This record gives sequence, C-alpha cells and structure tokens, in this order.
Amino acid sequence: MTAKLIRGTEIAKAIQQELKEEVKALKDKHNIIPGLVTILVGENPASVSYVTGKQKTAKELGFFSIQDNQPADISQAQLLTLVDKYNKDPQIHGILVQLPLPKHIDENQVLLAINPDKDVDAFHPINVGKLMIGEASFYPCTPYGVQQMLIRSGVEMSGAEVVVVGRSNIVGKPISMMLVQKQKGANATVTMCHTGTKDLAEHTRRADILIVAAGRPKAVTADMVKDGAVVIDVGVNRIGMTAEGKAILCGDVDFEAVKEKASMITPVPGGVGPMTITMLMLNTANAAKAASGLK
Ligand code: L34
Repeated sequence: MTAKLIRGTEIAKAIQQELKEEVKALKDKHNIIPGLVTILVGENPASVSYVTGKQKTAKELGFFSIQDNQPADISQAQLLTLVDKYNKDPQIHGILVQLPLPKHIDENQVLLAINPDKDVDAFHPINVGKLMIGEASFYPCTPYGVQQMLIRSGVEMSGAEVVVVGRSNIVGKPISMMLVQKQKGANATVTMCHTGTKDLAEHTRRADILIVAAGRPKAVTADMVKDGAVVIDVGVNRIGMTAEGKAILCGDVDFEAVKEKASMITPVPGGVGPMTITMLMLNTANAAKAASGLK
C-alpha cells in the first residue's frame, strides 16, 4: 500500500482562505487589524527562513506586521525591554520570539515576560497550564497544526493509540497533552517516547497515529511502523545544500520506505511547517478579537 499524502500546504491554504475573509470582516465591521511582531535574534538560517514565512503570510492576510531583527549579542535586559515595549503597544496583538535564542539568554525568562494575552505561541507558563487543564486560550502553533491536519484529513482521534516521539516543550509535550484531552479531535490514548525510552520500536509499532518530533533525520524507519498507521513527521532537518545554495530538507521519518506501510503520511517540506505558520496567524487573529472583547 502506498500512503495517501497529507498535504500541509493545501490544508494551510484552505485555513488561510477562511482567515482572510474573517480578517476582512474584522476590519470592515470593527476596524480591527490583527498585529503581529516576530522578534529574531541573530541570523540562524533556519530561523530566518521560518520568520520570513511568517511575515509573508501575515502580509498576505492583511495583518499589521513588524519584523524586529536584533543582533546575536543583544543582552537579556535589552531583549526583555523590547518585549515589554510590544506588550504595551496597542497595535500589536501577538508577540513571537523565534526560538532557539543564543546561549547567553535565558529563554524561560523571555517567554515569561510576554503578556499571556499576546502569547500567540502559547509558551508562557500561564498558557501551558491552561492547556493542561483543558482551558486553553491559545494552542502552540505546531501541535495545533498537527491536530488540524489530522482532523481535516478525517482521522479519528478518539480511542486511537497515539505515539509521540520527542518530549520538547514546543512539540512533544503539548501535542501529547492536547490529544489526551476529553475534547473533540482528541480523547486518544497517548504514549510519549524520548531518549530515555527503552525500546522505541516496541512503542511505535503499536501506534495508530505516530507523531515524530525527534529532531533526528530518519529516526523512524519502516520496521518501526504498523501497517496502515497515520504518520505525522514534524522534523525539519537541513541535510545539505543544492548547487544554487538552497537548503535540502528531510524529516525525522524515512519517508520513501514508510510511505509503503502507512495509510497516510505528511511530506517534508510541505507538511507540518506551513501549518505551523498558519496556526500562528489564527492565534494572532483570535488575540486581536479578544483584545477588543470579541469572541
Ligand atoms: N517561538 N520558535 C517559536 N515559535 C515557533 O512556532 C517556532 N517554530 C519552530 C522553531 N522555533 C520556533 C517554527 O516556527 C519550528 N518552526 C517552523 C516554522 C515553519 C516551518 C518549519 C518550522 C516551515 O515553513 N517549513 C517549510 C520549509 C521551510 C524552509 O524551506 O526552510 C516546510 O515546508 O516544512
């Protein structure tokens, strides 16, 4: 069997189309323009690429958007001051500090400084906690994108065996917490695997839905996948450069082999990545509405 492709680019486009209409209505009826600032510290090529994608999409959707580039040697105090400036800026509804940050900066302190109402990444402990108790205001963009891809591909989550590979604060932990909730598009039995897991393949082979965010190329091979499983590859690894200087990307899943076993699979690129960007836009539009007391 060759798996059906879950095309993130297309699902993202459909959501963006819905959002574009909503943004227009917000402007026409309420004079609200969602505002997003993306703060980039340093020039990590992957981060530059992702932030550029976010800015481009924000502009296409009619947002007010600011790209704030800061040098890699910015001090922690300066970065905290910058965040506070945007906390106070009424035109800005969403603040995103692109991760990872340079080593001399305490990431948690920076995330803690963002006003939780403008925390469109949902990385502030308040929003992490609200997600945990099933009362989220925002869902973190990548996990939210993964859940939407599954829902919009008609995958039944309720009662499914979900195995997540990876326990990062950005992907593994929040997606596990989301899919375990007694809510629509969730209610799964979730196993979280990580570098401390004794026999990874023993777990992954039981998965109806396998979500891989390991950060390692081809961490999941065909022998680790059950026939007919749905496989979501969150990894984006830069494994080389073309002659034209474009990065060559691959996921955390051995795509060519695994697609012969899975019933559905996401590609890299064109899978989860575009969904991450799109869910950021949705969160920002929702933050703008909430700031004006709209639902
Ligand atoms: N604060 N930091 C913060 N929020 C986030 O949500 C992120 N993330 C992750 C890294 N750091 C972050 C992203 O934005 C990963 N991530 C991200 C965003 C977009 C894409 C991949 C990861 C993406 O668009 N991927 C394209 C390929 C882009 C390319 O060519 O580089 C894809 O098709 O997979």
